[in-house]
Amino acid sequence: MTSQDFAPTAGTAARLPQERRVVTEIPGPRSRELQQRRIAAVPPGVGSVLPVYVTDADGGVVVDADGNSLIDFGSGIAVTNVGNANPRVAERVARQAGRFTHTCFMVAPYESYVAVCERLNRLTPGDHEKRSFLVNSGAEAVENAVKIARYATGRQAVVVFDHGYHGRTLLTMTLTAKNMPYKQGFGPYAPEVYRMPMAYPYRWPTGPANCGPEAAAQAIEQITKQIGASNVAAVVVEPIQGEGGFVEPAPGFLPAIAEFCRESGALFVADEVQTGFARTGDLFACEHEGIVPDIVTTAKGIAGGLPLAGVTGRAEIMDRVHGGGLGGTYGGNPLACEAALAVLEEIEEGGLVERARRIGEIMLPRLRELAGRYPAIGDVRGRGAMIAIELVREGTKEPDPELTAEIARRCHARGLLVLTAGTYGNVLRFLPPLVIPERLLLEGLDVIEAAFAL
Ligand code: PLZ
Repeated sequence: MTSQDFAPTAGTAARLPQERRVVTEIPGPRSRELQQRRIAAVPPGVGSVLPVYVTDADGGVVVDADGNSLIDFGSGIAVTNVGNANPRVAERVARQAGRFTHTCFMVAPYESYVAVCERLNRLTPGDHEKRSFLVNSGAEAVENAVKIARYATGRQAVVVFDHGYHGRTLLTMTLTAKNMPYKQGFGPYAPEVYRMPMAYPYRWPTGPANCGPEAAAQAIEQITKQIGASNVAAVVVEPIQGEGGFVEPAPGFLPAIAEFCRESGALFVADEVQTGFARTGDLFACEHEGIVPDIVTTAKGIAGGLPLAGVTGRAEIMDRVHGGGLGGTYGGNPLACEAALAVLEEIEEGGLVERARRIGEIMLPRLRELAGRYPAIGDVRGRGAMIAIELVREGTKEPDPELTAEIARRCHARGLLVLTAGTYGNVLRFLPPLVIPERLLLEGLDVIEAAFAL
């Protein structure tokens, strides 16, 4: 290891060689065989970005059934922030699995659940008194946040934004903006959901400088005129939009929306499912503009890949719901709670917030330089280790989803796992594990550059 490398747990070396190694076509013969079995067993509604079948993963690499070692710029969609199979996570989960795997917290509780909630209460933005409870997925967390907001306010309307993504359950699919593939044919949708304009700097008609205040003013006017401020239970927003294409709201937008919520008695719900746990170079993305949400939803990065999600909110809001009104069989499963405790230690001891910032400092200038040479790159954006480029037809802002898919394919073929995103399918997004060795991060950027040069 060089001094630029990062060990997932202080003092441990990576278990797998941290290298890009392409030994077959991607996907290779073994993966293609498995894909045939899958097609006969799994409905096509469940997709896979890249059907290489994974046999091992560690640090910044994913190894497939054909022996290819891919650089991971996806982290399982912002989940394995501390690295895949992080040794501390693996060890704590294994130890717990040898003791008890489940009691159901609603039947007979255990300490690790409480410890995770204590940490969420301490670490999420704001130093007010908080309560947390645990569920299984991001969608379940958002859905519960809305239930609690409606209960606490006695109001029904929920405000969301263009390009937003909040999940695939009936309510959260309704909150999600994009029709294909998330909503098409799955209606009718849940009632009392209202969508407002988003401060999307690159696409704001009067330019990025005006975007924050103008978008906030438009959203607030529409809320006031169309719904009535006093009917709004919650405004649900991602502090950087994930599936929507890493849209970083223009400065001033989130503070203005939060202020509107304070004045009107609506609850500000920050969906930090994709942005949380050091991903953006802050522990939570809301910290960037000093936003203190009433409720925060977390998932993904919280437990290194074990299914866990959290709902954290002001004590006076959370404590309103009657006894037994919240829960679920697996919520806060003991294996997932142990994983979360390990993840939080890794973030702190490994300096992963700073590490995410450093990743952004390396990626952004390289990609901006690339954008200078390739006019198809219309925008370079993001914070920390949540970085994206938006691809357009030359000389216009017209989205180019075909080129985006082609660049992603070229990266995949060369052993770099990248993801796409965006309402128009024209965003390449990069979410490396925060523990990726710097050398591998640079090599990944070389692969992206080569994909454009072809
Ligand atoms: N809120 C902000 O990013 C999940 C979705 C992948 P779940 N994003 C990845 C897919 O195509 O299903 C997400 C998110 C934000 C909520 C969710 C939902 O989290 O754990 O997937 O339910």
